[in-house]
Amino acid sequence: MYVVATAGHVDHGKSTLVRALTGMEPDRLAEEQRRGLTIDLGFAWTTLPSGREVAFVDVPGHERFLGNMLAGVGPAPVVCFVVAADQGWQAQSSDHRDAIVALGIEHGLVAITRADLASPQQLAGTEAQIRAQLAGTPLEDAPVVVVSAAKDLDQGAREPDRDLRDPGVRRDDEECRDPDAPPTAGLDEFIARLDEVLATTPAPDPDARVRLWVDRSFSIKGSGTVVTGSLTAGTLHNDDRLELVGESGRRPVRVRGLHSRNTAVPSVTPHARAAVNLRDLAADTVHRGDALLTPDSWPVVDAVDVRRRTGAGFVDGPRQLVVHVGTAAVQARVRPFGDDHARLTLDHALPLQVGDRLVLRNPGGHSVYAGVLVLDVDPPTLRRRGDGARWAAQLEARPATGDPGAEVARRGAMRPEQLRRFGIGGLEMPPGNVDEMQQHGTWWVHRPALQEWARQLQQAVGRKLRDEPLAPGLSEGAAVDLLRRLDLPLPDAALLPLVVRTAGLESQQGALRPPGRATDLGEAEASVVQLERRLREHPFAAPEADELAALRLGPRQLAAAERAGRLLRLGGGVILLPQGPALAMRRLAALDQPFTTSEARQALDTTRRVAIPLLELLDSRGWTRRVDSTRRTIVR
Ligand SMILES: Nc1nc2c(ncn2[C@@H]2O[C@H](COP(=O)(O)OP(=O)(O)O)[C@@H](O)[C@H]2O)c(=O)[nH]1
Ligand SMILES: [Mg+2]
Repeated sequence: MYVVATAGHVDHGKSTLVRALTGMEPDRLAEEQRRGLTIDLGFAWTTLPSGREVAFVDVPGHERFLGNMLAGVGPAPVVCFVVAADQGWQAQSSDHRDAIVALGIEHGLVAITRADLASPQQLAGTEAQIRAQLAGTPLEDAPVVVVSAAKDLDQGAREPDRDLRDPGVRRDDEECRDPDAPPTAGLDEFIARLDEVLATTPAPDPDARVRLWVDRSFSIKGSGTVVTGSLTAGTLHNDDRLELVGESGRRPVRVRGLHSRNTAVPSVTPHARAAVNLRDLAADTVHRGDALLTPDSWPVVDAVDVRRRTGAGFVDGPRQLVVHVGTAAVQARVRPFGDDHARLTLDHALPLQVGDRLVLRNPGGHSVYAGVLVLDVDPPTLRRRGDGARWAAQLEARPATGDPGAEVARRGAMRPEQLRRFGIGGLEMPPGNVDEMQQHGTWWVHRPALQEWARQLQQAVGRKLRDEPLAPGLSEGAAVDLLRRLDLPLPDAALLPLVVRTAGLESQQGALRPPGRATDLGEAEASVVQLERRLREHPFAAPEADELAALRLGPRQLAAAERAGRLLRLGGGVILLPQGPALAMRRLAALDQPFTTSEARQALDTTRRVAIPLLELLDSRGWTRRVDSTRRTIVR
């Protein structure tokens, strides 16, 4: 299916054309039918003789409803631009053209309508105007078809007094008309041209992530809430879990049923009009401008940096504008970076990607202010003097499709999936950046950033060990905190091992330190030497608490001595030499096996305070084994 939006000045025959093509009534509101005026979007569809299915989104032409018009055209890939032959190019013809250009819609055709109401001169004039007004736009070479689409020409302005005429007198202008011919002309030609345009429209990607901009929300008795929209990419399935993002925040939702062309379907592929029945959701919590998304696959952002493509510049422009994208219309604050670039801070967050086209409108105005392209969906906060100017220069240099290398460099490291979420790049390392990039697991890392993190980490570890020589090193937690606080913060703790390696540090039990560094015991050195000497003479006469206190060996000093491989700490504050357990094994091996704790104590010439934790250590090392509740044997 293809989705085609109408565009053009009010009363130029858009709805009439849709009606003639589809046999359906696009003006669905009672007020619209009473006033003969399209106020809101209308929907109608048909199957072309070629078999192509077309859904029309019929938009209002009146200037007061430009917002509704933009919601209709915003998500449409193809446009049918309508100008009345008898009225020629008018104000909203220009506005709608500007909107189409701003949105970057490249496919479409032009219908010159109400041809039966125009003289040949008027018709030629209108056609010339159209050519002139569309020159330089993507619709410049669009086919132009002349049509008369009113079903009942009697209602037209052409023959208001027909009933008053003498039926016996034939008038000249009726001479060549077959009274039974359908009161329309050019429709077959229009359909043929439309078919050609659709044939050249690029095929949408059914595997893409879904972003369905909601244009209507209503509730159906027994089914609950239904939202509709034009699906331009991705596939919707029954039972899908999606995310609803909009004015009232973000929430997970579940698809209960799908309709396309008023028929229940198990899935909807693009392009299509889709009606989505959502589970457990009140209809008044969903609005036009909300979007149904593939969960966790879109950046939902309230600030974007943009580049102007059409319309007026930013510097002398308003500081408050309405941003139109998809079916959404959101107020935004404008911070210009020169005439061509600006930051838009949105009143509420929207799912946006690099490359999205936005239409900017003056809050009070009825015309398009400018059309912009989203360049950055994760712009940095600019705090310091000069930040703005530097950033402006970066934006100016940025290609419209985004620059994966620059994105990675700015953040130091990124995952390709993150870039894809932004709407930039594929899986490949961007060429030209290869030298500066290094792959680490699923990350791309910018080498200069990595070097800087490593340098900062080395310094922090150095500081830590200078301030606290007995410390095991800088804890990994403290390292991550430090690296996250830098001007270019480490984006993820998962990158710490890479930084540690690059810094030439090693990690031992969560502490970072230079490898093979002998622990400097500082003031504790002399006491440890004294203790070592004593333990070499009486290996199992572990020092008592008061002796350790006299030597000023507290838990920190003892832990440092243990890390340095000088002492061994057992449970219960028992201190031995590191070779104590091996020495004990030699003596225990000389005993009759199995042996009791008391026999072991005597053989080691020590107390129960020492013997029990020592035997437990030997058990845990698998060097001895309990045979019953009182006896052990050595394991050979
Ligand atoms: N005679 C004639 N009248 C037309 C034709 N197309 C539209 N009209 C009339 O023009 C008026 C505006 O048409 P409408 O479709 O509502 O215009 P829209 O505002 O662009 O949707 C209506 O009175 C239509 O009947 C046409 O081809 N011939
Ligand atoms: Mg209309």
